[in-house]
Amino acid sequence: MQIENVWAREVLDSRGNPTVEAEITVKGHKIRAIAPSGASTGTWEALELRDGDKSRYGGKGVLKAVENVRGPIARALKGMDPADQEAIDRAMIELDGTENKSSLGGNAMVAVSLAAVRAGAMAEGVPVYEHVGGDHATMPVPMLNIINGGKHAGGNLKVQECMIIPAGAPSFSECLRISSEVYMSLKGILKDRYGVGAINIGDEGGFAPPVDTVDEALTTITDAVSAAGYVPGKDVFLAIDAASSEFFEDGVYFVDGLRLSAGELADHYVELTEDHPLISIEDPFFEDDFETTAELTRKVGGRVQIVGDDLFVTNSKRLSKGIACGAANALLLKVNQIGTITEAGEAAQMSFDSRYNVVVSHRSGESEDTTIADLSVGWGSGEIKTGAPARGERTAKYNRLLRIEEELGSKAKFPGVSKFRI
Ligand code: 2PG
Ligand code: MG
Repeated sequence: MQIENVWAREVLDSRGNPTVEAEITVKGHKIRAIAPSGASTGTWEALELRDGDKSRYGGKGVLKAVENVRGPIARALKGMDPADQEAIDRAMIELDGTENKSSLGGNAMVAVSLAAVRAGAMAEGVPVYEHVGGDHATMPVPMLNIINGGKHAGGNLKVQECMIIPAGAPSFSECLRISSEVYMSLKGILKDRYGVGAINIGDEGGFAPPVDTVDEALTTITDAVSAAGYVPGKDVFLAIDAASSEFFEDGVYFVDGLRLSAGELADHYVELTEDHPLISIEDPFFEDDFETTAELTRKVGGRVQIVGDDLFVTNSKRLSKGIACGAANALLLKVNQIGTITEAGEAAQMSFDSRYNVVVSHRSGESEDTTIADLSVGWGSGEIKTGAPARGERTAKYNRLLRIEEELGSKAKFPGVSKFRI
């Protein structure tokens, strides 16, 4: 089997910004994938190539990246075996030749890498999760972002994501049902307490109410969990993504109406874990602060998952630095942060080898593409974060997981609470 053609076009993401769709032709079938795009991006991520031509999309066009797929990438990949993901990714990495994918563009490369894994699966006649993982298939526990703050919403809440983890449920599909019920319960509570404007939503489908602190957000979510008939801390747990680089300025964290040093912020997090069933904290400190992240991990890592997103940017070099000093105990895995599935897979493997958890993740700018759902199952990450149980670009992934669970039937493994340190 051979790659017959590689093509690309500019399409829109869930925020309405242009992004790259890649299309790989195998046996006359056109297989597509779309590059996602972040808002709170890490400094060390693969470069997202944008045209900068203000006359189109305010400079955000991706025609250069599209041309890189149609030209050099297509020439390099035509004739290759679509099932050999590593060879395809390595060919692009070599062609690009830069540390941060700035020559071809991380957005061009990730769209092709994702399309290739889909084409490879099609060529082998198996689902994508089986193509990447053989028979390791494990359904992930979802982390659902139901209150949006930070760069993903327009309110005062500085912490970017307040999530529920319905890990007490016996299966993925039950997690999703519970999450939808809690989401609706939260909607009612927000409307009652803050008025109808509070149910407007942010980039990832969660509500963007006028709450000022993460404590207030988590309390409201806990009330919603109870009102929906579930037990906080038994059926449903909480998680946050602080995305703290976004509220860090000249050595100070401006969050929850406070002005905190790194040490004081660490104490603030510890308090939150004592007051709420909070079992996972992502990017608690500025993206280059491995030391305080390690300190917090030493303090609460025995009972709380500490996730590195902007800290690691799915990059094995940064991850190995974190592992060496004990910073965090989980990797947030975003294929577009590093640019290819092969490199993201290496970071996942390094995490597993060091007993770090792996959370496969969407971006705040998403699309109808569902490839990450298959990657989370195939790689057996055990966790996925892909927004609220609402909005098409988010439910596309959750609905794909429902189909996979049905397909796996009794073979569907599900880790539930065992994935967490509780
Ligand atoms: C994050 C992500 C996804 P963004 O910080 O974890 O939720 O946001 O894609 O904006 O970086
Ligand atoms: Mg994050």
